[in-house]
Amino acid sequence: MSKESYIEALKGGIAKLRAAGHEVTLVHHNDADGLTAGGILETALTRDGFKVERIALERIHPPIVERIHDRAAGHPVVYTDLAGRAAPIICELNRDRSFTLILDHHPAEESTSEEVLNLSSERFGLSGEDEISAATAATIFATVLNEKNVDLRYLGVIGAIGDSHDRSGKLIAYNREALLDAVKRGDIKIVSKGSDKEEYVLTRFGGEIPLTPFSKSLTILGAAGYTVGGPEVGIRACFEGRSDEYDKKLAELSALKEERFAVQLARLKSGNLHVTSHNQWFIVGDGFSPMGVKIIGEFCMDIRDEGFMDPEKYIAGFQDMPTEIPGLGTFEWDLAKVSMRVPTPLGQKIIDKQMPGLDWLLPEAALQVDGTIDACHGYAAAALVPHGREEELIVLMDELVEKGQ
Ligand SMILES: [Mn+2]
Repeated sequence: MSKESYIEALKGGIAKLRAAGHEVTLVHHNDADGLTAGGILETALTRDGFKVERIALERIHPPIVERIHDRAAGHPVVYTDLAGRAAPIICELNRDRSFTLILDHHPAEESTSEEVLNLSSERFGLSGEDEISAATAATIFATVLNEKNVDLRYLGVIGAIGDSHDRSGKLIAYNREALLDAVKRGDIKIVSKGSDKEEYVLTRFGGEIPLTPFSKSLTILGAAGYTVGGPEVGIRACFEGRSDEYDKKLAELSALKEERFAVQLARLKSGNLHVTSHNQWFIVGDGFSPMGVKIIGEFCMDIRDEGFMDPEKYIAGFQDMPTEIPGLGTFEWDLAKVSMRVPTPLGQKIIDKQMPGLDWLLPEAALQVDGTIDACHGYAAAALVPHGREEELIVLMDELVEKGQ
């Protein structure tokens, strides 16, 4: 598998998309990589004559997928920066109604339907860990669609930095190809910081915008600002640069986050942190509303090494999953998002295999309380669980840790 076979597959996908209709529902993730990927595809498809309806999503969840495909009413659906792993569920809920193209960069499952084409880069050996962001993948799709879309390559770089693909010091592989195209066009400047380290500056909008903080700001807009128009402000900033609207929204969200985090921190310190044999957990309910449910993970990360936390116990935070999804309306569910993190000393024990990782612990327990699993790593994991079963989940995890050792 290679880039050549990836491009051949993209060509096939484009031919099918063009044959399937000229109205497209475009579904994308709400972090920096997802917003840029969404913006790239919206622009490229619109330039190609498609009428695009764009929907930002925090996560794939079956009732959401079902509504997207009900509303699409037979016209094509494109997913980017999510859905690769959910391909079988999408096939099931699509019921062969819409041609569906998945342009993801996460580990993926095979499609089980001819109407769903899963072109996740991982299936072609292009690593979504550090070689290709969803946004870089979207720029490749866009240039295969029409080479004039090469002007969108800088957005691939913004997405790659948003997903920390420069963690080795600089961008590599397909992200680097996008970077070099953007440099050639004068959209980005590389600042060398020694032989192995680079920083990037966005020069496209006149002046110089340091790229890393800009990318991180897009994730704040898209995630913290998910229900208050943040994704739209973020995508506009990607195409027009910083503006009063961008500065104002960002300041507003940063202040909101700081204030809400302080309130919850005080609550935890005054007895609202429950401690069991292997877990320490808490419920914020709607205490972070109107911020998106990604925020609970950030909060757990923020507090993991605080003095009042037990350095040897897993951390679980529960936040209400809102029933209103922007652009899709209201849903009937009664769910809590659970995010888990670990204090640094426990993290080391997980690396040393003295304690089980969250990638085993949370899915094992969450499935027993009828939960659905999000992305799970050894040191960070998330799931959705029915309201009222939070404590049961914790008890199950305590038992699993006992048995697992
Ligand atoms: Mn991504």
